[in-house]
Amino acid sequence: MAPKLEKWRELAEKELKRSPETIVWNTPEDIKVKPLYTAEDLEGVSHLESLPGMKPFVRGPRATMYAGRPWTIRQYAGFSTAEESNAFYRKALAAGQQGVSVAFDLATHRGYDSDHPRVEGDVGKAGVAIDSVEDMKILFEGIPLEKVSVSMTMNGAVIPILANFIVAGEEQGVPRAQLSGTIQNDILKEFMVRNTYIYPPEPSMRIVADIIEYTAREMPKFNSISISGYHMQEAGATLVQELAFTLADGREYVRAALKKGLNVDDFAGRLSFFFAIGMNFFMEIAKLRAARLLWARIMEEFEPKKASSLMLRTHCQTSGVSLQEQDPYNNIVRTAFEAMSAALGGTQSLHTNSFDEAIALPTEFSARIARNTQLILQHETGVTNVVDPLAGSYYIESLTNELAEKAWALIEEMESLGGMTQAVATGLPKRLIEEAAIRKQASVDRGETVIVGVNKYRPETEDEIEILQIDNTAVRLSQIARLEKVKRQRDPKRVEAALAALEQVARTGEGNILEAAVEAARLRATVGEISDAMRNAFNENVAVPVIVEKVYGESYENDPEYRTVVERLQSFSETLQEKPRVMIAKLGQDGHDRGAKVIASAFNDIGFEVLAGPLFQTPEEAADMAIASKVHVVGASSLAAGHKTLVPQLIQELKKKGAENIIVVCGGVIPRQDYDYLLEQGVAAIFGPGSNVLECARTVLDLLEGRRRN
Ligand code: SCD
Repeated sequence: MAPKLEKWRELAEKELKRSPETIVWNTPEDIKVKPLYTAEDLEGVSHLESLPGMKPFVRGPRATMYAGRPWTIRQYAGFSTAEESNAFYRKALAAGQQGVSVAFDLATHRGYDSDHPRVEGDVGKAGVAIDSVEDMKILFEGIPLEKVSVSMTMNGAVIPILANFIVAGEEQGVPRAQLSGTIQNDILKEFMVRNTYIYPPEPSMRIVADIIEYTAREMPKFNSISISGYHMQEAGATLVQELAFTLADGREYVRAALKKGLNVDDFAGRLSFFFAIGMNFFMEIAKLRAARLLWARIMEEFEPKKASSLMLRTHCQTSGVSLQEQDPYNNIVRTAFEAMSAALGGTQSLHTNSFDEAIALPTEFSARIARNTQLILQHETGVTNVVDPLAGSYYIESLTNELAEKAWALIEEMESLGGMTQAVATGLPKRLIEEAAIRKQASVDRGETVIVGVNKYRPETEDEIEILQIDNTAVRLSQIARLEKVKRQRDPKRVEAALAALEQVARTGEGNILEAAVEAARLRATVGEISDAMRNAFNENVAVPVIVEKVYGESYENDPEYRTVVERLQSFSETLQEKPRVMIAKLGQDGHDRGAKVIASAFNDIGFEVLAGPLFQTPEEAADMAIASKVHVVGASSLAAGHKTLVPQLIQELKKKGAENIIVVCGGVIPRQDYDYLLEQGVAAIFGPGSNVLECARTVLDLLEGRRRN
């Protein structure tokens, strides 16, 4: 006879000397993870009998999964010029990488050519600079586009980039019908978290739909979209939020395409997804399984005829935020566990992060280890031999079910707001993610969430690691030279006419925007010009930053250390006769604002008066705002490698305007190698990744008190 659960409870209680209920782990998703799962937990769970390759696809979109074909090793990379990125891709493909994935620089993301004055600090930094078809052709030189599938992470300037890619293929002798790959083209999550949008939500949704329409008609092997939760988790979302908002976004894109008059079966099979894989090992596996289950449920509503229209196929990337600056080789271990989790969850394609990515762009050495992590997984661990090997595990199946239920409730909540476009407009999903991010930070700061080498087991000394530095000025100058050449050699009248035609299509809503942009790109209209033609028709999106209040403070309720800082600040404010004002500035085209938002919220709760600067400020604009608002401190947040150009410029601007008394500190992804340079330029303190926010507040207070004494 099977042993009784009651008996186990008795034994457990004896071992623990307390009730087993006391060791239940309440996850950020509000899932209560128990120490033991049994068949009892699976009663009434309906997906258990399903098989891979069949609806609802919980066990995987293909019948044989990796036993038939392993996932694609697709490392996301790009930096500096098209020549350098091309050389990097070719080497990576020769060393075992199976698909290309292009990272563009932020200037390109936001639809600016490299000669635009707003992007001086961004060109070639966190990705490759692409201004025209000429750059795109160089990027793929010697890479056969009829064979190698190419993923392009582009959302804001998605029209000119995809148009350039199509023309580059054409000129390489590969017709667009043969091009395979994926364009990210997921604008809703940009409004929620990643912020590389250009136009307001409505025309942005039209762009998405036009791309789905064009690719469905002209590019049968191309995935028209990569509906992404990755950036939500990076911004602090719980796994339930990531799951729910991503799938709700997907539903919205399907509706937008249907509104264009498309047949669901003509495009649904080419919708793809993208999730983050963090350190919650089992929950991430369950998340991918739940995602497939729920997507099939959502797609049933649209009554497709083909089973492949219900199938969720996804790319995954190991978590960037789980990487730490301290004790960085630990990141190799973290990434390996996350990669294993992605494989057990059944991803179709995977990027593994390099261990130095919390600090800088990957070097050749770190990129090799990241790639090899996947090769070892595929060739040495046996993980590819069996389809969905954890199916039937009480814990995994129970988690799959619980995540699905919780995510479904949140999807329905978004639906009740009128769908995801409406929900995004209310700001609710963004706020929920920000609140989750702040809670997570507070939990790390308080040591409740352990990060080895950061808030526990921190080594006494740390070796500096070699990092990749990009000479941003040299890249900019070479891009400007090529832009000038392109403009000299083209037919200006024809370019002008093509841009006018594009603007007309955008303005009237008649015709396909991508189709018009392909014409313009063929004639060598640049990324900036094509984006401007659309700016004329659509205007730009302007977001107003909102500071979430009380969440950080509440996490610290009754904490004596926290109270000490709050009281110290109160007494300083009394001497100052006002609260010290801190402006959190985001300079350049870097839209990664999780850190900035968390700091703004925490500082506000601690008692500073916090001013959140808008995204995409130039150093001059930030200086003007700081002076006009009479702030005492500017905290510049940088995650996209622009700090060495932009922060010194900010200090110069403040000096030029007689405001050298304003203290400048900076934080984000800043390599230690750059600290001396920044300090010499006048930065008063630097807060790298893994900084404890309460510590940061203390340091800022020290600086303010010091400044007042002198
Ligand atoms: C697969 N195939 C099989 C099979 N498994 N055939 C037989 N037996 C099996 N077991 C077939 C497929 O049907 C397909 O053919 C082909 O093999 C390729 O398989 P796939 O599963 O489609 O794999 P892939 O081509 O790699 O496509 C994977 C996705 C795609 C569908 C997920 O959208 C993709 O590559 N996405 C990558 C996105 C990306 O790289 N994003 C980076 C984001 P057919 O096609 O003929 O059916 C980076 C980012 O944003 C970073 C953060 C930031 O910048 O902020």
